[in-house]
Amino acid sequence: MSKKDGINRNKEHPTSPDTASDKYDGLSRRDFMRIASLSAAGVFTGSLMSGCGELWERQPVIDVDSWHQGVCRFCGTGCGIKIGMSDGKVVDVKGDPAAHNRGRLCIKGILNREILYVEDRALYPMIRKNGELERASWEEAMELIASRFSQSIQNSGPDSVAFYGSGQLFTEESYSANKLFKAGIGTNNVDGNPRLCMASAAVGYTSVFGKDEPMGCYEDTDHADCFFVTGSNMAECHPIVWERLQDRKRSNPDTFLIVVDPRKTRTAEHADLFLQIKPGTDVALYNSMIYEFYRRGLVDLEMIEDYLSFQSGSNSITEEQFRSHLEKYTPERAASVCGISAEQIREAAFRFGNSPATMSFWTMGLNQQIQGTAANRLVMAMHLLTGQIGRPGATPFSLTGQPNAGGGVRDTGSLAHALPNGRLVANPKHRKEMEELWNVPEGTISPNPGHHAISLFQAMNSGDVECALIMSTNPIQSLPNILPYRDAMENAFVVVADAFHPTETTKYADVVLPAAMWAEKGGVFSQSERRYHYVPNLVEPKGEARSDFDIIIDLADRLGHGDLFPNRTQADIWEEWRKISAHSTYNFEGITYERLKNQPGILWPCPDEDHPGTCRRYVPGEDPLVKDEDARLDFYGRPDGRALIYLHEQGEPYENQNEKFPLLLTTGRVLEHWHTETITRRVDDLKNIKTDFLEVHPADAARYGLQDGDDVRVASRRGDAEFVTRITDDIREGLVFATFHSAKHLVNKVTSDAVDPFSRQPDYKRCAVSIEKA
Ligand SMILES: Nc1nc2c(c(=O)[nH]1)N[C@H]1C(S)=C(S)[C@@H](COP(=O)(O)OP(=O)(O)OC[C@H]3O[C@@H](n4cnc5c(=O)[nH]c(N)nc54)[C@H](O)[C@@H]3O)O[C@H]1N2
Ligand SMILES: Nc1nc2c(c(=O)[nH]1)N[C@H]1C(S)=C(S)[C@@H](COP(=O)(O)OP(=O)(O)OC[C@H]3O[C@@H](n4cnc5c(=O)[nH]c(N)nc54)[C@H](O)[C@@H]3O)O[C@H]1N2
Ligand code: SF4
Ligand SMILES: [Mo]
Repeated sequence: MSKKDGINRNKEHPTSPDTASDKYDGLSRRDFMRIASLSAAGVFTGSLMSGCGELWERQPVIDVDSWHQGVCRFCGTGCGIKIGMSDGKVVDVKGDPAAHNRGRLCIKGILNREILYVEDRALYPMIRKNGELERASWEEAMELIASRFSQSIQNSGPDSVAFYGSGQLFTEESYSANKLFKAGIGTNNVDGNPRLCMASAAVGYTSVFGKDEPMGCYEDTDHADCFFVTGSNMAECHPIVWERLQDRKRSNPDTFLIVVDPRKTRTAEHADLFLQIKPGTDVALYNSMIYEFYRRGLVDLEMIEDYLSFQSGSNSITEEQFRSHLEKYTPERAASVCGISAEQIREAAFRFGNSPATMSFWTMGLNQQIQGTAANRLVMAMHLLTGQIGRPGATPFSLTGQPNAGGGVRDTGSLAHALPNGRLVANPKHRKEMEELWNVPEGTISPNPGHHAISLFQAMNSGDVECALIMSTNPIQSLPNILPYRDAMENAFVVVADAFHPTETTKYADVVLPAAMWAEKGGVFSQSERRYHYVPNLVEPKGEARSDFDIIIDLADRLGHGDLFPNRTQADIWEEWRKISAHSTYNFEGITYERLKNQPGILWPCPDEDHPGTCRRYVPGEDPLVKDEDARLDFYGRPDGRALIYLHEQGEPYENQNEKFPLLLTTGRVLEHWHTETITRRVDDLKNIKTDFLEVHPADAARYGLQDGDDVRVASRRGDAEFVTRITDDIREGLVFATFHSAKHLVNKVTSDAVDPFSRQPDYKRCAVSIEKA
């Protein structure tokens, strides 16, 4: 492949391949380069420990035949990309200047090209025979699956089978699987990895506003004067939204950044105010900030009077009752719970409430707690009570993790308790509506919510669920407390459709189906800001791989439910789905394939084909579904148009630290790797980026006789795993941190599967452990 000579060096952030750190040696020798550190006062330092994210650009490839509009395969930022093709191969990927990311990409975005050409793709179906996975034909594999599923359904009823999906499937795929299982087979056993990821945010939005999904958009970042970033390491996990936040800071130096995180992450390094709280104490912190809003007169009385109601559990309460509960959360008291100073809480509250426009961002640090729903509701409450909502730059914005957890799973209702567009399985009216829209007899949809992720794997273990289809997710690495779920894989008949083999999950499968991946198939993704956008099918699938959509339709036919899909293409499914959406406040009837193929995405609501899409929901003049044009806001998702403020008390940890397990473990991610690394570990340029470390505070290292680089065993009540010690004071004393990326160092043998009582999302962010030299 020929390359142009001149590299488009960013003058303000001069760099060259040889200034890149050792960590990126492989990369800098190749044909792309880091063009800028994302912040650090705008100066590129060449050090990855400078606290910056990075932007990347490839040296232009000159033999590109055609350019195609697409979307990055990785995170919920959902960057628009341009895909360069030559001779039927993807030869270049660059940021789309017309998309919200303004042409910028992080390292994973650039590598969308190489991920198509890495080793270890699953190439043909495999069936387990005498304990070993052996090559089989599609016909043999699909017949076996159909007969095992049919047998179970016949003998043990529809609830003996299940689908476990992913926020990385296309919308058409999740929608079809959901329809097959709920309207065809007649079971609500449909769940997926968004349960591990976005469930607390979804319950938060739904219970507060009546409808799921954030009301704001990325553009709000350009208007905010104060950012409240909590439980989110944006610089590594949503680097291009982070870059937009940094743009705002650069153009408006008074912009104030508050970061709440038990670790001093690359995000936290840039904070103007950093609250390094004890894990799991968010509820106390936010209650205390709300206490301060009242004390300092920062509450918005008009909002309270006209747009808010107060709630405790399922009971209405008065504002006075809510206020008196706050008395327990004076900054002094909250400070001792959270492990920070009262002065920090006061300042955070003042900055948040007093700024012209405050925007919050949060992700797994909130969602993955046993009080995840409570923490979500309280961040929303902070915006509602101070009126920091519904204006440019003033919005509570939950960042979505995966590229299609929002549109694909939350909005299609591909979860065990849900039906499309915010409907609920348990609601007879909602079932009837969906039965009519799906054109199936009344009573088809089961009134019983299915198994959520954790309970599904428990049911596979106990034998209640006999057959499962797992698609585009690797649960035997990503579920918490995985050891018992390995047994679940042995006990049930499990089909795994994955683009790669082996993975921790395919290893235990009865049937492995080779899946086509990104750009080997096309479809619709939706990212954090309700933007639907389209990924084109540009290359042939590897080997005998088929798209997940084709697999679902084939299974539907073989189970006798082919008539649910009278037209067989994804385009037909999209048509069906956008028309169904018109019967709801998630209306995107105006978003056609045609439009998506010609522009980098559209934000719903979008009721007709002339509508440009909606930046701010619930806002008169912006949201086409708002009825009262004279109102300040219209929370039309709620029957009385009033959003709910929930009372929540700070709870106790679900498991105690004691002499045997004196420390806390928290888990998360690094910039360069994606989840279980099935893709990123196979990319040459990322192979050497380490994810085998356990971060330990120097005081704890001294206490347990650990040196930097020592092998260390971390153990909980459930299991243990070995890592390499990395000593750092970026972490709170008493807390250790590992990523869940590495399949060699499975941290989820140690984590706990305790779940939030409302969202059923597990708490990956806090469990009691011991450490010792291994
Ligand atoms: N590079 C990269 N990017 C990704 C992904 C990836 O695998 N790699 N995955 C994508 C997906 S699916 C997701 S869900 C997102 C996740 O994105 P993030 O949520 O930003 O990532 P995490 O590292 O899981 O956790 C975020 C932060 O929460 C903090 N935290 C832990 N406990 C608490 C607490 O009790 N309170 C508060 N306030 N904070 C706490 C952690 O220290 C951590 O810094 O990233 C997406 N983007
Ligand atoms: N300890 C700990 N554990 C966690 C978390 C944490 O913070 N800490 N975070 C949780 C969160 S937020 C998430 S989202 C989950 C993610 O957990 P997983 O979803 O299990 O992680 P991935 O590695 O993204 O798995 C996707 C799988 O799909 C395959 N694949 C890729 N493309 C395709 C395709 O088009 N079709 C098919 N069929 N397969 C494909 C990949 O090879 C891979 O095996 O992890 C959760 N687990
Ligand atoms: S920020 Fe997310 S969507 Fe954008 S290039 Fe990076 S991984 Fe892809
Ligand atoms: Mo996630």
